[in-house]
Amino acid sequence: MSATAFRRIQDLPSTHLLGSGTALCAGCGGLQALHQIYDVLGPDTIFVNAAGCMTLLSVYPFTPFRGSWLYTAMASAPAGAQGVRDALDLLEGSGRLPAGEDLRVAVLTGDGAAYGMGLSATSGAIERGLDFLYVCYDNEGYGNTGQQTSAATPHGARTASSGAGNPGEKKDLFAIWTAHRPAYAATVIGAEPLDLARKVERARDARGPRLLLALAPCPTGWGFDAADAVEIGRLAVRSGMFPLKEWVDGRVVHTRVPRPRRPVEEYLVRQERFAHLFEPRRDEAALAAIQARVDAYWAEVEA
Ligand SMILES: Cc1ncc(C[n+]2csc(CCOP(=O)(O)OP(=O)(O)O)c2C)c(N)n1
Ligand code: SF4
Ligand SMILES: [Mg+2]
Repeated sequence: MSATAFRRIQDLPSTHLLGSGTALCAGCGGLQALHQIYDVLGPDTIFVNAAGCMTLLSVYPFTPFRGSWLYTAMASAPAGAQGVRDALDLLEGSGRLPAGEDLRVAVLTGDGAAYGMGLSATSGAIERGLDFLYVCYDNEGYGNTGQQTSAATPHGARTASSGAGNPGEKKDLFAIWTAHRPAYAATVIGAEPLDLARKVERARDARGPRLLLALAPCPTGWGFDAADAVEIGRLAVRSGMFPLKEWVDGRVVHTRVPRPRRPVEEYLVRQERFAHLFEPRRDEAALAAIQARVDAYWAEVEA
């Protein structure tokens, strides 16, 4: 889409997020999730956006957002959110914000920032009880710079910096968040819009630190046809690779338990980043190990 397809903010009609961005890819699962999340949150949301693919949505003086948006360095979005929240509280306290103006602050970040560079600032913000939403679109790599390995890259996935497949394991950001006992935390995906909308409503209406962790199928970085983005997202859930869950009143509740669970192979085989597990010959050991990890997770959930 060309920049001329964007409109100046004062000309925007009533939908919250317009267009698909000047530089975002067709079929972007991160954008799909953000569209849906923003539709529930609405324009009273101020986004503090860590550097990544979604920062390309706003190219001055054009923006698809109806509300305010602030760009920060990768590690600094939670610190930026603290500054914005403090400023809003001061303005409210001194009567300089119109009565009834209830602006909420939301970090918008990729996994590279969320699982790695920004983790310490995030931990501090949760610890201080900062009243903010934290939206992470997880495309399992540094997408904006060509899909290098991040701490969210799954085991075995090939990236621009792990040509033989990532030898490490995906970090469990949901568990790290819940260890801080936040006000709310949930995993979501654009391919399951009703589950997503209900969780965003809960997150919107709570106060304190709240996480929305969205798996973001990424046609460009994962290697699949843009038209298959929703199907890949559904397979992530139905194979059990991406559990949909939330943290409510101090315990984890799974909001979709895939029964019967599809073999993880059905999810993996559709993506170029896992092609080396199937060609030139099947890597039975690696495939069995991935399946075993998913089985062990669900065995514990269903025990
Ligand atoms: C400290 C620092 N190192 C490197 C970069 C270059 N950089 C910009 S975006 C990006 C990738 C961020 O990855 P992620 O947070 O997962 O977001 P995505 O690009 O996948 O949307 C990188 C490495 C940067 N902006 N700041
Ligand atoms: S690289 Fe992936 S996450 Fe980034 S805009 Fe393209 S599809 Fe979306
Ligand atoms: Mg990423």
